[in-house]
Formats: sequence, structure tokens, C-alpha cells
Amino acid sequence: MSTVCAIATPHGISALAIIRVTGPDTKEILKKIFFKNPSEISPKRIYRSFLYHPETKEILDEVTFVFYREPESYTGEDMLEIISHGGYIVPRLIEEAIIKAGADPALPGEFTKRRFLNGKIDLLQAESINEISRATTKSAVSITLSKLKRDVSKRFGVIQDEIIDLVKDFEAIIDFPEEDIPPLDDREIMKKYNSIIKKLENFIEEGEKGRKFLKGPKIAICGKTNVGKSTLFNALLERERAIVSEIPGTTRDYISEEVFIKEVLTKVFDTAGIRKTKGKVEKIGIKKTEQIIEQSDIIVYMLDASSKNEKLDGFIKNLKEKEKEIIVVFNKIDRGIKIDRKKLKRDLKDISFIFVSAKERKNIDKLRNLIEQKTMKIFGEPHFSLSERESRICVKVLTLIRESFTSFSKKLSEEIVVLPLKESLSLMNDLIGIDVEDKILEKIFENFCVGK
Ligand SMILES: Nc1nc2c(ncn2[C@@H]2O[C@H](COP(=O)(O)OP(=O)(O)O)[C@@H](O)[C@H]2O)c(=O)[nH]1
Ligand SMILES: [Mg+2]
Repeated sequence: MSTVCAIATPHGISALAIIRVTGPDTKEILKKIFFKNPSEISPKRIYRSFLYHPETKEILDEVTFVFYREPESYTGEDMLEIISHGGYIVPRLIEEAIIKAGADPALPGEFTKRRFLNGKIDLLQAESINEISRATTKSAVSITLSKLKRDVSKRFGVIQDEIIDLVKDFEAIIDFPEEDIPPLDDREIMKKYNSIIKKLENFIEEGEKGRKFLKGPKIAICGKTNVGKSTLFNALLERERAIVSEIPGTTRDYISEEVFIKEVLTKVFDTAGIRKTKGKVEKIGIKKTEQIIEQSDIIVYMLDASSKNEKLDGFIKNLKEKEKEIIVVFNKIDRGIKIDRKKLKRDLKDISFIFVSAKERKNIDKLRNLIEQKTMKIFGEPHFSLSERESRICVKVLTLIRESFTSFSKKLSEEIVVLPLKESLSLMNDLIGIDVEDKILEKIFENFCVGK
């Protein structure tokens, strides 16, 4: 194993920076950059010292550092954590000095990868460490922490144990066919299958909701030209991002921004207005709008409340069929409400709607509340999230369990019934990281930050 180093804090002006070193040559490096005898350094104690370039002997900074002796460190190896002054230059100079002293630059996630390889955490926990750094809201952090705390590994472990139990039942028959063991109780076995399948289904459903929640909902603002979509977009952003104009067809392309709506980080799209047009560019814009609607979770459909002739059209019906969450926004109430409210309410039935003035920022906060409610409806309150990789494995496991169950129901031989169960167990090992291939590990850790 090589010895590697990395700056663990963001590049830029800051009060302090952290530079980490891990691997068997850590002590050697410590000696070369601090001019101290490693045998006189106690682990887990904070030292204050000048830090020197190992060749030029020039002082690079005055720092504090902690040495950790293996296995009692983050990675499980000898480790050094240096707290230096921040900024663009000092951390880089220190990193260069450490490399000169014998370390290699660390790959993204290399510290956590070593932590995993040294058996300090399972792969689910390792993935959660990356998710924590990337969480954008408080609830996102709590979702990702549940994986780090091993809550998810334990819940998964229960399912795994139940499968092992089932395998044992079948193997008893396979291994001792001549012995006088009682035949399997079909109803008991059925129960076991049901329990596993139910638990797995819930596990996958919640984990996928969690993943979507972490990504945040996509919200498309759409409607006819000139109803005030771009004005509402700006109102939600609280700045003038989109061009607002009385000339219809101004927004021909879509624009999107990440916006906090209450506690939720969302991605809001301002789209090209929908109307019949001969303009080639505008037509492309409208086509794009349709694509955005397709991938959005919440559709904010705008109408002009100050126009007498405004009415709902087939558009909404279409959306409902696509099972999108819809909010109808009646805009321009500052000009007076002239639409036929009674008729509209009848047409809207169970669709949420709200009256606002985007221009005068009236009821925008109420709209935010409504969006938040819709988000909760879509995602529920997931306790954890599964990455795409994790989710894929779980779905495969579920398929295998169902396959085994079908064979069992058809009264096929125990050898055939047990096969998919065993396969599912080895797949489950991939999830927590027992005997996983290097290629898979590389893929997982390449998305990490350097120094993590
Ligand atoms: N009176 C009033 N005018 C608005 C309101 N929202 C937008 N407008 C105006 O309607 C016109 C079209 O607005 P814009 O946001 O560009 O509409 P878009 O085509 O749907 O994006 C502009 O002149 C806006 O100033 C509103 O709440 N009240
Ligand atoms: Mg616009």
C-alpha cells in the first residue's frame, strides 16, 4: 500500500486548511517535514510546529498536527492530519512538500476507500460518507446519516438472515434426504417468503424515495405565453434571472435554477410558453417544454386571472393522466380577478390552485407552502436513501427471491428452489461490500471528494 496525501478542504481563501496523509510511510514523512523524531510523537495528541520543505529546509507555515497510529485512525493506517493556514498557496505548498517527502497524491475518496478496505465500515456506510458531504438540506443530512449509523445495514441484515434461514430449511432436505427429518411445512415456508418479499419491497421503495428526495424535486413552470411564467420564476428565485417582457414568446428556450423552497432544494424550470406559432425557434422551445414537463415532478400551470376568457384546456387533463403533481396558479390578481371562479372551481375539482400576483409578489409564500406540501406527498419522509447501484442490487435480489418462490409454488425440487436464494445472498454481499470487484469499488469512490 502506498502512502498518499490530499488537501481535504476546499480550494480558496479560508482561515484554515486540512492536509491529510495516510499509509505506511507516514512516520517517515513526519520526520522529513517537521524535523521531529517520530518515536517522540504520541498518537492523537495535538502538536504545534513549523513545517519545512524536506529539501530546501525552508519554513512553509506554522501548523498544528495530529499523528494517528494504525489501526486507530480514520483509514486504519498510520495517518497524519495537518491544520495549516488557508488560502490558495499555503496548502498547495505543504502538499507539494509532502509529495517531495515521499507521498503520492490521493485519488478521490481514497481515505474512505482505505477505511472500507481495512474493515472499519461496510460499503453502504462508505457511500453514505460521500452523500453527507453532498447533502444540501438538514433533512438530507439526516437521511444520509442513517446509512452511516448502520441503521440501513442492520435493516438489510435482517432480510439477509431471513434468506439464510430459508436456505437452511431447504438444505436440510437436500443434504439429508435419507434421514428422518420432518417434511417442510409449506405454510411456514410461504410465510417466510412473504416476509422477505414484503420487507425487500418496502426497503426498495423507501430507499428510492430517499434518493429522489436527495436530488430534490423538479418543478416546471408552464402555461401560455405572457401569463407571467418568467415573472413567477424570478419571484421564486428572489432575483431577476429571466427576461420578463410584454412581447409574447420572449422565453423561447427554457432556463433552470436551483432554488430553496422552504427547506427543500428544488430545480425550477422557466419554460417557453405554449401557443400555436410559425416561428421555427419558438417551435423548438415548445418541443423542449414538453420534454421538461415529462421529467418534472411538479407542474406549476399558470393562467391569467385578469382575463375574462381564460379557461382550462386539455393540457391539465393530459398532465393528470401522467400522474404529475399539479398546481394551477392564477396570476395577475393585482389587475382584478375577471375569470369565472365558480366554473373554474368546478373544472379543477381535486386539483390544487392558488391566486397570486407574480409581479407584486403576492401570495408567493403561500405558493411555496403548496410546493412543499406536494414535495412531501411525492417523497413522503424517507429515512434513508439507496444509491442507484444499491437500488439495482436490491431489485435483482427481489427478482431472485420471487423466482425461487415460483419454483417452490410449482413444487420443483429443493435444489432448484434454493439456487436463486443462494445467488441473491452473494449479490447482497456486493451491497455491503464483501468480495466486491475492484472495478466496482473504483466506480463508487471516483465520485468522492479528494481528501475524503
Ligand atoms: N399586472 C401584472 N402583470 C404581470 C404579472 N406577472 C407578469 N406580468 C406581466 O405580464 C407580461 C408577461 O410576463 P412574463 O413573465 O414575461 O410572461 P411569460 O411569457 O409567461 O414568461 C409582462 O409584461 C409582465 O410584467 C402580474 O402578476 N401582474
Ligand atoms: Mg417567459
